[in-house]
Amino acid sequence: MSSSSTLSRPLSALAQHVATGLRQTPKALSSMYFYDDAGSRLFQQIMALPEYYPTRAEFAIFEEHGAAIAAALRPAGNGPFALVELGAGDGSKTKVLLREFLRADADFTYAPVDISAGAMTGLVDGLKQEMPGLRVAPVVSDYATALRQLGSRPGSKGVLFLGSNIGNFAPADRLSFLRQLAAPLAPADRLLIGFDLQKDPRRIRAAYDDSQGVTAAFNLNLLTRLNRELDADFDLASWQHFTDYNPLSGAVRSYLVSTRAQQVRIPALDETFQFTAWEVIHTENSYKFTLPQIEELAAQVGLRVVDTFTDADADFADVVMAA
Ligand code: AVI
Repeated sequence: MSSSSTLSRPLSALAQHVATGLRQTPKALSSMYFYDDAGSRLFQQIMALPEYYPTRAEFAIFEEHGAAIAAALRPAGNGPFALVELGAGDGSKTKVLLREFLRADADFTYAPVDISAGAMTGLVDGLKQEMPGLRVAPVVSDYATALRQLGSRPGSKGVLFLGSNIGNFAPADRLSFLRQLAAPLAPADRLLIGFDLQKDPRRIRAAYDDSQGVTAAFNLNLLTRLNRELDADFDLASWQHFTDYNPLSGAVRSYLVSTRAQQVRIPALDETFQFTAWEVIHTENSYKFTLPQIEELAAQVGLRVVDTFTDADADFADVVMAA
């Protein structure tokens, strides 16, 4: 093994992340890297799976309470504002809100932010066709860059962070992310966060281990990405998707499991990694919340809950917060 400083080219963010993640015990990679174009497409398929209830539940909330959510989200004062959406994806739920704002003749610009250029192109093209009057200012970036830009964005804003993306942060990262999100909010601004709620543990587990194997393909695609972008030689036939829900912590944890002792060469790092049989790489957290936990979380980052919207089965909550 040679250290990264002996490599001639500077390491990409992905390469640096993989070097750190696979050198540690237990090995871990961030779910942030799931979303290359293939991963984003697989996630679209996940959202349509019978077992994956969060998307349908949040959609039902928007369909039922769209006008009330738009009213709660519109920055106080009813002047012009930017509607910034972190992790916009295909924007299908947001379109319900956009239509409500257009119907209410609101003076706003929709600023979707997503890490996937492919997902963003699809979203913007679709919006141009479906809502020709809509002003759209798309941003392709990760959350860190988006948060910095949010801080320097002038004027009133409504910020959307939907789809239980908040659940993908480990607790300490969740707090620091929310603090950064809360910091640039003026008292008139509003923040809407989608939280997946705690429920029958079996339903939650099934949502992350679907019968068609789409979630498995989504997780394994991370290795395909490392093979393509870092020239790694992961043998996909020797890895399995495994997931597990702990109702005490509220965490779904997903792993890639090495089904045999093996070594993986990553030329971009000039390094070979050893895996014992059944060793895992932790790849994702998907936390589930209770309504009291959400109140407490808001208070911890200096926000207050203004309104809470849930679906009829209380599977999911969309919570409007303000500074
Ligand atoms: C994007 N995020 C909220 C999804 C979730 O539910 O944690 C990603 C996902 N991973 C597996 N299935 C869906």
